[in-house]
Amino acid sequence: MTSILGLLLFQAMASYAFPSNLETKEKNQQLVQNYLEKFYKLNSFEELPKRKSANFIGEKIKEMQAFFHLKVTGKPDAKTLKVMKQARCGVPDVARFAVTTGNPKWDKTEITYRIQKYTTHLSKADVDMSIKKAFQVWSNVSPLTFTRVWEGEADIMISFFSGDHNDNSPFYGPDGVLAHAFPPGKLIGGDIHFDEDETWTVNHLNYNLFLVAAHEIGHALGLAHSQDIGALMYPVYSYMDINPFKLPQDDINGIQAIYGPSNSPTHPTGPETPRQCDPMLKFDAIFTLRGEIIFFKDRFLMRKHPSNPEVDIHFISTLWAGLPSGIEAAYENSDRDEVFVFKGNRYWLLKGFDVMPGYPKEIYKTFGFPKTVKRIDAAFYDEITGKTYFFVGQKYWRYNENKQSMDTDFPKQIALGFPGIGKKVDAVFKYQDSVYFFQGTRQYEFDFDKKRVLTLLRSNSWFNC
Ligand code: E1S
Ligand code: ZN
Ligand code: ZN
Repeated sequence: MTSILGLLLFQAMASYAFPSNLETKEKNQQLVQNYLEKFYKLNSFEELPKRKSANFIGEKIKEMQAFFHLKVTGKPDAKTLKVMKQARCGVPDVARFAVTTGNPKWDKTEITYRIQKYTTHLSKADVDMSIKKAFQVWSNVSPLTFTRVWEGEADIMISFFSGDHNDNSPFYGPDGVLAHAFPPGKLIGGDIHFDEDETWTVNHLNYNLFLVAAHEIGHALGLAHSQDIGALMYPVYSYMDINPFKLPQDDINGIQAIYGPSNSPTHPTGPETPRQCDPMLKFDAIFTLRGEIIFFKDRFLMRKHPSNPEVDIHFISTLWAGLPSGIEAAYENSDRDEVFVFKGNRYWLLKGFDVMPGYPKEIYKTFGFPKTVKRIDAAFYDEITGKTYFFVGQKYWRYNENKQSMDTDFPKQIALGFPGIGKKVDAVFKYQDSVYFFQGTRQYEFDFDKKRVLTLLRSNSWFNC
């Protein structure tokens, strides 16, 4: 154990009256050390600069406590040790917020802001509204309140500047740096500067002022960048739904780790980024793509190559611009190198990472579904027979890809064609000689020739957990 870390950890433990026996204390110290190293990058190179903070271990413990919804004490108390002792999947909690080094925070909950200098790209009303909504994102989930003032020195002074603006952090024209914010503190502390050379918008076009403002306000409140790709505090700009905007859970965990929970009686929660080793993981749609397996879930996809133990996570919209979130079914026709993805009564055709023009189209004409079919739960293609199976509720349909028509005598009961599967399925794909059916957190490996279930697995069995 690095001596400095050992010492810091010992201090963190010693300041807490648990446990009394020295041997247990040493064991627990090792447990906390190992746990934080493994899951919270305690010793990692990139975190080195932060270690000069005397209570670095305490901060790491706080992160872990916030993540597990424990009381955030920064001390290895009994409940914290209990969670650390639980068997864990060997993958770090990638859903990870971070607080600014040195833990600067506002030592009051009533915070003021002032819009000092406007942009020429938007009306004042659009700027006012975007900024107001961005503050609401954080006041909704914390004890903080934000009051606008029109004169004098506010805690958070907001301006649009171009190029050098005398704070040693010049902007460099369009793209790159969009904005910056100073951590909580006096004078320039808490202030937010937007790059006047960006085109600011109130829609999906680059760059949405509300989203960038909400991110910068996070910094102005003491949050640093998160490693959670789905978080607002992720370092890279992406567009996400703003009508309504739902603050991701990782950001809620972050702000509450600093300021505590909101005073509102309803405990607001937010969307969570799927974690590959979450035993409760469920999927919307799964398909193969040129030898890889793609798992769709909300606005995310997880990508697994059978020969590579790593699982990549991306936004669906990053790989296929124009595809919506919440895809319900998908299949690959490997003979034609085509992928069909379905949501509601519409579908898109993909070729590799291109969405073909002219889509989405309705499922009725192409596939011959009756209008009573409003959505498809799951689909797979069998390259041996050239047939695609569609699952809708308790029934399934069979489509002849060569004749481009639905086979007669369908739909049939899933329970008859696929004994052991019976119920509605979330997702399905064919891989080698088996068909894998997903229902909630369960997965059934089904032998397509023998028409029987071979094994019952967890839904995330493909992810080496
Ligand atoms: C992007 N980053 C930006 O301008 C550093 N490139 C200052 C900073 O050096 O605030 O990070 C740079 C700012 C930004 C990043 C992410 C704005 C979003 C995350 C998730 S939007 C839905 C969203 C985001 C917005 C400076
Ligand atoms: Zn600046
Ligand atoms: Zn940032």
